[in-house]
Amino acid sequence: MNPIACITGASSGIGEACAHRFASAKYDLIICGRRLDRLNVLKSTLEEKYAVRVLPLSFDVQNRTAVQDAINSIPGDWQNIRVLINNAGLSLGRDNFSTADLDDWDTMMQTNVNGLIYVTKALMPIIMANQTHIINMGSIAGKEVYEHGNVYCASKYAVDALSKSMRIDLLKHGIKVTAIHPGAVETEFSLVRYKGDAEKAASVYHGMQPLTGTDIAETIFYTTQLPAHVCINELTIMPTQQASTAHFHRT
Ligand code: NDP
Ligand code: 8X3
Repeated sequence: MNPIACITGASSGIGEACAHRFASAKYDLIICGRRLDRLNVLKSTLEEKYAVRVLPLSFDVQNRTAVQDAINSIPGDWQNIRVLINNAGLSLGRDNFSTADLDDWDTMMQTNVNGLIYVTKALMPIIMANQTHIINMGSIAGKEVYEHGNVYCASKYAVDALSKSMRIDLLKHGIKVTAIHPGAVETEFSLVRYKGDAEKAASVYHGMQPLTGTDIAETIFYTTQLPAHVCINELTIMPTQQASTAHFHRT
């Protein structure tokens, strides 16, 4: 039986790239997201390309009941989850604290923090049974704050804290927890952040070579292939042309 990787936010960007990377190594996949149409297309692609089993699960990580129902629906022969990639997340807006939209802030906290907690808690019996390696998607925004980063940064600082805390609490169960903290990765992230403004989204990566979802997927995959006694607790990764949230060398 193939090991299984469960990936949230698999309908796009980093999560989709992770799905390809793990499928290429003969993992079966549970791919999660809200856009079922995209998940179904990805399922067909992965099954055809890599000859692995793929189970799409469509739910909103913000909805605690929906998360629990989705996890409860995982069939008996899909319980061998060896890797959980808590990747679903987003940023909405990049606004001054005084003017930013409270609904945007609620959505970010609800998705990036509560969503991660809900999914992990719902999977806890499976995680305990399999010693599932938990990968949490943080950000360099969870390592240093930047102007107008306010609540997005707070949500990723929370992911950093949760990752460290999970590592301590799950230590005696032999469960690895790894937090990945990327800098600029060109995905749909900026399009979502700037609410469909493609020009503004493209300007984030202007004059530089950003990371790709595949770069992050390769890194995540590497952290899951180490010997049982080795755990990478956290890893920060940026484009060569980026040194911090504020320092870019654009050409
Ligand atoms: P994308 O926008 O390309 O992908 C985000 C994914 O999250 C989508 O699959 C989306 O699926 C899913 N998602 C968002 N909200 C929800 C929700 N409420 N319920 C379920 N799924 C949800 O962006 P990235 O791939 O770049 O982002 C992935 C993660 O990486 C995020 O946590 C982000 O914060 C983090 N990150 C990104 C960086 C970057 O520069 N791109 C840098 C550092 C961290 P759907 O819409 O179908 O639900
Ligand atoms: C995404 C990276 O610097 O835009 O998490 O916040 S940043």
